[in-house]
Amino acid sequence: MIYNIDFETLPREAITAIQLKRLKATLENVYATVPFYKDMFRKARLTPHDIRSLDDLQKIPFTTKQDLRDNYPYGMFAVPMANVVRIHASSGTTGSPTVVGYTARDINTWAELMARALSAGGAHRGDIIHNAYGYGLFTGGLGVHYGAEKLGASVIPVSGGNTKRQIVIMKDFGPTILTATPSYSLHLAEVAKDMGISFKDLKFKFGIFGAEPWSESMRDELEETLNITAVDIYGLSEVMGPGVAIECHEAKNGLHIFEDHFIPEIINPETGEVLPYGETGELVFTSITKEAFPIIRYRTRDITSLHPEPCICGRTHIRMKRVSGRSDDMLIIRGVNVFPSQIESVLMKTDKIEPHYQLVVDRVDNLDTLTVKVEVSESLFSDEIKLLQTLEAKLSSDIKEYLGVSAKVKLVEPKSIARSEGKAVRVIDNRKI
Ligand code: DLL
Repeated sequence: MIYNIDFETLPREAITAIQLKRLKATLENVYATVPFYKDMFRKARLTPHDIRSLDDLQKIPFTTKQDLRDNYPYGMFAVPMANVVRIHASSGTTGSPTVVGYTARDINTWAELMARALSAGGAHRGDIIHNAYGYGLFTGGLGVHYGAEKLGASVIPVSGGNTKRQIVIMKDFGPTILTATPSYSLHLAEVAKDMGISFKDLKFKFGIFGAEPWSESMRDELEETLNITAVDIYGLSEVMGPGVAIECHEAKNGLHIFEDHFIPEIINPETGEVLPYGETGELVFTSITKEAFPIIRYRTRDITSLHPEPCICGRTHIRMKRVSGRSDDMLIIRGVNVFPSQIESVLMKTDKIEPHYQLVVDRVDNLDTLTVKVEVSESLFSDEIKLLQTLEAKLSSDIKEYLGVSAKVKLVEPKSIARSEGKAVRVIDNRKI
């Protein structure tokens, strides 16, 4: 079901016209209210009036995570605190977190976009949504929550953690939609199995998974294990939170970006040059309706491509490909670039192993080494050591063949890799210590 048929199916010319009008208003606003942006325009010898077409957007410099850190905590806000009704922050593994704010209208917009997203992902009024995204400063929990209520679904605000209790709730309350990170969803399935509960006996129909990179093979695994249709949802705190883009369950082929609220671009991360549709690079966003925390040409570090072709679901908004990783998560192992999600794809082609893995990078005698730790099934682990060694050698040669990188594969005991309740930790890079 298309939640907002008027805006989600607009012809291209109408989308462009709305974008330009809203962009101009946003630029004038940030120029007048946020010293950082005024400065940025001045340094580029521009004023908002110089931006007359969408192509002119390219004249404006980028905003980076470092800029947000430099203005920590409230320096990028475009309204007085008296108008800010909510604050979120992204955890950030290094440095200070990024703080974002919302006015009452921003919260409404976000709820509308999340209602659209849930709807695209298969949810309806009357569905029961088991929302296992974390509630708190992280935008996942509350973002989904408000959207679910707006849609008219019943939301169970269970948050992350307390996994056994979650399984009991799933059994007793009969939720039909699961919203969680893909890695936590697999953990839920594992704990359910230990408790003697099969997802096949639960009522779930759709799973709406995001907040971390995952692969097509992981989709197959999730659909099979949880007995659902799995769709990918994308977003980031700096731009809004979840609900910036989502796959429709009809096509499951790329995520529609809500273009009446955000303008996406793809750039070459090295040169900053804007790339044409279809080419892979770094995703950049400009928000065009936000009040408290507007963001102009923000470099997300997420790697993807944009595709304008029409979609079978009827939505006309452009699609972005599944994010393969963040440019800062990309590992360079002896000169070869590799993303954790690419390793995941290779591992998941073999059925005897479990979808729990971790990459350990080290430097030995000035040479980078990559060890892929991956769990095997209970039955295999108790098998002969010889079999395990053969499988390790096979996986290692598959990784070399598909990705061109040498990796040592180490099969480990079931459940020996730490489970996360939110975003999974896939890489341990000892070179940085
Ligand atoms: O993760 C918002 C969110 C919550 C999205 C729930 C989807 C579901 P942050 O904590 O600010 O916000 O992290 C944003 O997470 O730049 C990507 O690197 C990554 N990310 C988010 N969704 C996806 C996805 C939330 N579907 C950062 N695929 C982003 C791959 C994703 N990476």
